[in-house]
Amino acid sequence: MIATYKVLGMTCSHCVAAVTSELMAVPGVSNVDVNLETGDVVVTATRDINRETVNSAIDEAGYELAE
Ligand SMILES: [Cu+2]
Repeated sequence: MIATYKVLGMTCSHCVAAVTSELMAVPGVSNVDVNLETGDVVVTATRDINRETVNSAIDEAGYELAE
């Protein structure tokens, strides 16, 4: 699956790295592409990843999923 999420609070490449590494740690996630300017995070995975899982990974990194 491939899904795009909007993440709030990312301001620099360090934020991007933190979000990327938390999401990459989710089993099944094969790629994470973050657009710092828009806050769009594209998650590619070999299985279905639900929003709750993405939300807790983002939260773990210290950021927030937009509505
Ligand atoms: Cu930052």
